[in-house]
Amino acid sequence: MAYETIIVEVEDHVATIKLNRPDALNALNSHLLGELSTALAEADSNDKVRCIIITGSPKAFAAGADIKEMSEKSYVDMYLSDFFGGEGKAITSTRKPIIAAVAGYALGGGCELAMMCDFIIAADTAKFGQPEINLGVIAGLGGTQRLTRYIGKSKAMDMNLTGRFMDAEEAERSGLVSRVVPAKQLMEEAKSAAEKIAEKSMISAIAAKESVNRAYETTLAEGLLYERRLFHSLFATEDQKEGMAAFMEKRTAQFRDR
Ligand code: CO8
Repeated sequence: MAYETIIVEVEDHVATIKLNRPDALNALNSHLLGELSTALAEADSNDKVRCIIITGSPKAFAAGADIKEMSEKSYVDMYLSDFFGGEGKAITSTRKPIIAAVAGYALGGGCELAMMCDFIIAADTAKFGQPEINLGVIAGLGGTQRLTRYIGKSKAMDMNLTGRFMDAEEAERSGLVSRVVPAKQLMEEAKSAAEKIAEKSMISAIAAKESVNRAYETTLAEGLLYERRLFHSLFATEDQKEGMAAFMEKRTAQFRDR
């Protein structure tokens, strides 16, 4: 499918979705988020795709929701359209693993989009922030909720109240990103991580994603039970037999998603 605000490439079982509004530092408008939702649904249902990367440009992953699109909207416009509510659900309901490869600005909705992915690999140029307070509003796609769970109350308050940016090194130290690499190596690192994930059984990759996400939705006891039941259920798969046999036979497992 031809898109106007994103570029999608599928190679080696990895779908790379590049946000592509260079003149607006990839600001997220309804059109872009609609296309991103469609592309994610397509990747999710494409048997060739086993992992997804969302990335931007060297200057900006995304500098936030599009302020020009939002500025004249009324409360009624925002509420009745549930502004970006549907798009947020579309992103987080993607079942296949998604890596955010972030260089440059990841601000406001851009930081929130990165946090909706399963993990973030950052270039050393990355800058994260929730500067919505400077616009007379607050974060609306997880910047007060997911960010608080990821980096804790004190830093989340600091980011949301002062609107300051966090560099890649602080983001890694705070647990917001999983790894930081030199900017030139960002896509190589993200693709290598995605290809590693693509080698696994898709059943266990999706189960692992579901189970980690459960940690944010439930109590520890319920989460542990959910994890244990999923673990038990994987013994109904051929991939479990193959994975364990391959270990004992000292060879690489050939998973078939069965
Ligand atoms: N929206 C629209 N256009 C933008 C945005 C944006 N968020 N960010 C940058 N642009 C545009 C600029 O207007 C400019 O366009 P033009 O040349 O036509 O004027 C172009 O991108 C380049 O930007 P700058 O000239 O400003 O570039 P600089 O390098 O000088 O500065 C910054 C880069 C620091 C990133 C600066 O552009 C900036 O501060 N941007 C805004 C950051 C921001 O406030 N983000 C939060 C937006 S609000 C939000 O994300 C809410 C999310 C929740 C919504 C969901 C609701 C449920």
